[in-house]
Amino acid sequence: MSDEKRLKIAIQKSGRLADMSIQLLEKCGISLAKSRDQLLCRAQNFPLDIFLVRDDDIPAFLATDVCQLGILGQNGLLEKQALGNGKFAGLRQLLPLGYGKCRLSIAVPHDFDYQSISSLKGKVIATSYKGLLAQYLADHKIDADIVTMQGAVEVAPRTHLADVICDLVSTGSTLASNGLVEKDIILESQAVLVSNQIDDPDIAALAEKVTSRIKAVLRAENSRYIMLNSPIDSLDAIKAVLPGSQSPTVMPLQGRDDMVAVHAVCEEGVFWDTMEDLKANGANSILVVPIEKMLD
Ligand code: PRT
Ligand code: ZN
Repeated sequence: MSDEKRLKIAIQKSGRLADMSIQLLEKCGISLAKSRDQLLCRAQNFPLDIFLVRDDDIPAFLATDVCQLGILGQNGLLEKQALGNGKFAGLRQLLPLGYGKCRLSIAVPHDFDYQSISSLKGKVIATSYKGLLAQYLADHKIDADIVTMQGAVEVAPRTHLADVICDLVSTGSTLASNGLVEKDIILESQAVLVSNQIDDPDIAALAEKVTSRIKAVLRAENSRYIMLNSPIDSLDAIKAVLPGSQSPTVMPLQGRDDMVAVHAVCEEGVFWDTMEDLKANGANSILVVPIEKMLD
């Protein structure tokens, strides 16, 4: 048996973050052993073990050093930190990952007269996020009752369990179909890479390697390689329109002394509007392609 040191990461086994989290590791060149039914999955080509668990358990896996990295929603981490009496205080958010986006919001029935947060005084609020809600109410000096529910929070006003709710919202369709209106946003959330305090330098180096690969993947995903031909006279205008690009490469075009080829990495989305602006500034043969990998 090998005594090689292995980094351990906890990700959601099934649910909204599960597939994207596995895909992210795969994009980092980490290939996972077949079965996703088990708790533990060993990476084949990287000293990494993947724990497939419920998202709610990930902070505890980190706090007890069963795992050193984890991927979960900010909402889940911050809720544990709000409730955890310091137990989760040492966990650090390393990187937002750009998926699992949602917000934790106060929502009220259509006929509820909501003027401001003060309208919640003396009301009953149903939520699965007691810690974050209690903090928010305390910050705004609002005295209200909190009813904790594990699921189906959106039915609480209809069943007279509560006056209003505080729940996660992404598209808003759950609220709409339950006759509720979103009012205050308590937290904007997305999936994040979290770590504990890693003492072992070898494990810390592995965590750093995974983190920098994830950063590179996210950067490449958000970037595009753009190629176009530009009149020499409008080169400055064209460069100004290229979104988030550092110094573009400018090359001569064979047989043309009035035009050059411009190649650039744009670290922002390149939308139709941008392409139309480029064209309006004299560019032609505009080509935008995705970037697979990027390392400085
Ligand atoms: O089994 P396990 O405990 O691991 O999973 P879970 O059922 O607790 O969590 P899961 O998979 O539902 O969500 C995991 C994480 O995804 C959450 O902690 C959030 O960080 C993130 N996320 C993103 C969401 C949503 N969007 C979301 N819309 N989590 C839940 N919802 C629910 C919300 O609670 C409400 O019931 O979806 C409904 C609202 O959705 P819309 O689109 O109708 O607004
Ligand atoms: Zn959960």
